[in-house]
Amino acid sequence: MTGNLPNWKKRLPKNISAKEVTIVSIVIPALNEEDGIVGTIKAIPIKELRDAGYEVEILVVDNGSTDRTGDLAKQAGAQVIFEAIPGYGRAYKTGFAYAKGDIIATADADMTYPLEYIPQMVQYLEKTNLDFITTNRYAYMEDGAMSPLHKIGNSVLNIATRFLFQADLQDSQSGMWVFRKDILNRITVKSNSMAFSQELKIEACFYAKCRWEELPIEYRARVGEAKLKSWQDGFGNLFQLINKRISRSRTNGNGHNHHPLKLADDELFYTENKASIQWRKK
Ligand SMILES: Nc1nc2c(ncn2[C@@H]2O[C@H](COP(=O)(O)OP(=O)(O)OP(=O)(O)O)[C@@H](O)[C@H]2O)c(=O)[nH]1
Ligand SMILES: [Mg+2]
Repeated sequence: MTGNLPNWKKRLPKNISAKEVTIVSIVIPALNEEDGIVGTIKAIPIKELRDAGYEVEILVVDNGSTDRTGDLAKQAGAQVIFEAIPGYGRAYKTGFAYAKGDIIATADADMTYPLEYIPQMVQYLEKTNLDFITTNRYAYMEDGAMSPLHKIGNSVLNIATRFLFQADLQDSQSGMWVFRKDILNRITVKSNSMAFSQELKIEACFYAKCRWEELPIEYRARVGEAKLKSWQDGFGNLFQLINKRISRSRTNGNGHNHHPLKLADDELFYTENKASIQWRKK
């Protein structure tokens, strides 16, 4: 992209390179995304990341897609992890548990998010000493990228998030984040559903008091069918916000005494390892 450079990109020093090899894990949840998965993976500037001194790992977390998502992801160079328990949040928990990287970057598998920004975002995280970057899709949103109904629903969720958690977020529902993996030890994200996105931000920004910033990005029209269920997920997210505010205040609202984000010991998940599918216990 040229011309309309978001300000945070202009603030970056030129020719930065990482001092030691840092692994960047790019985690992408995908459910029946055969139209978007290849374009999404190909948009990752692997060479640019390597030239800057980073190692790159691409993890696609699939929940039993019935189309060719898994095969196409593998052909495009990603490692595919299969998670038996459905849900956007659950897929991310599994992906994060597998991620080798010190830094994790995320995006949907539908070509809506600008994965080409990942190298600059990673460098921005490091150079400005942040823990967590989230993104604001409203900054450069393409026409038709978000339906009027979703705009209204998201505004309600944004207002509720700001009101309940005093978190100065413009976009509580954005699915593109870049963060240090170690923050997962300081936060408690319970949701397995679409509410994972807002819960992660609330935990990182409000409860764990991470050093965070919300960066403006482009947001494009989706390819393939949406998995978000407008009413169910919209109200589900709203109730989760209220519930979280109440239950978190009752237990450990002072931000201490967190349980690391990890799968419970008795929860099994499986991964496809070359030809064989292996069940593993975390
Ligand atoms: N593995 C897995 N991925 C999921 C699941 N539900 C959604 N996803 C993926 O999570 C990402 C977000 O879902 P979307 O349907 O794009 O939701 P959204 O971005 O809020 O809605 P759109 O604006 O319509 O794209 C996509 O890459 C989906 O394929 C799930 O149950 N399992
Ligand atoms: Mg999407």
